[in-house]
Amino acid sequence: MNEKKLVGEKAAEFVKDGMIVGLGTGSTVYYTLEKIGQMVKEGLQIKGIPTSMATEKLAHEFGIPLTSFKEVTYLDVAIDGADEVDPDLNLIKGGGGALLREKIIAAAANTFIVVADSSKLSAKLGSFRLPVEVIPFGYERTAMQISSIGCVPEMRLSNGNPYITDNHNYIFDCEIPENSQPHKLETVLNMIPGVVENGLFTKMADVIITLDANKKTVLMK
Ligand code: DER
Repeated sequence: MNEKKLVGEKAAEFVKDGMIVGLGTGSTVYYTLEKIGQMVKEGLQIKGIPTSMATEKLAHEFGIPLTSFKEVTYLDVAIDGADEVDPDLNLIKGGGGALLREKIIAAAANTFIVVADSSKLSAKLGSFRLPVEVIPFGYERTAMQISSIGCVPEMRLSNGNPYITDNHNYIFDCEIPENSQPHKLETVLNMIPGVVENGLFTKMADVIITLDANKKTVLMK
């Protein structure tokens, strides 16, 4: 069985009857959603809030009932992937373009579970370029401001045009300074006018589900 499927399905064990569940985005949490769909078919009573339109579509395909912040103000658990994980459980997320809604949902969850195969584990964040979501208005100047704090932004493109998020914004993928302190950089980036959110998720993850050298699922807490 592939690593993503092993860790993705393991996360579904944390989903219990009556829960409100944050449904993440990406190719690893895909397997969590698939497993939850099977559990719903077997009688599990849950409702999910999706972190992207892509996940909303998958939830419908898998038969997972959905709700929204119009009906609930908190979630019992959120399960999502990550692009990079450091030993302090800080994350870089946003490779799938869903970081804004993912962070809103992760922050609203009592427990935030991350599913990440072993290729995502890093001694220090920065191997994966940091996604930063910005509003289109004035993006040229916003890029200059991001550069002024030592990051190197590059506009994410789709078919030669700026990639557009579910929230109708742009994304810059940024090289971050070697000596970055994740929590400080997360805060400083979000103070820049025009920046909506960035993919540093510091001090948020409660559990990382990954694999050990023997391909056995392990929990990093
Ligand atoms: O955008 C994100 O943060 C997604 O969770 C995604 O990048 C996770 O990566 P995966 O597709 O390898 O699970």
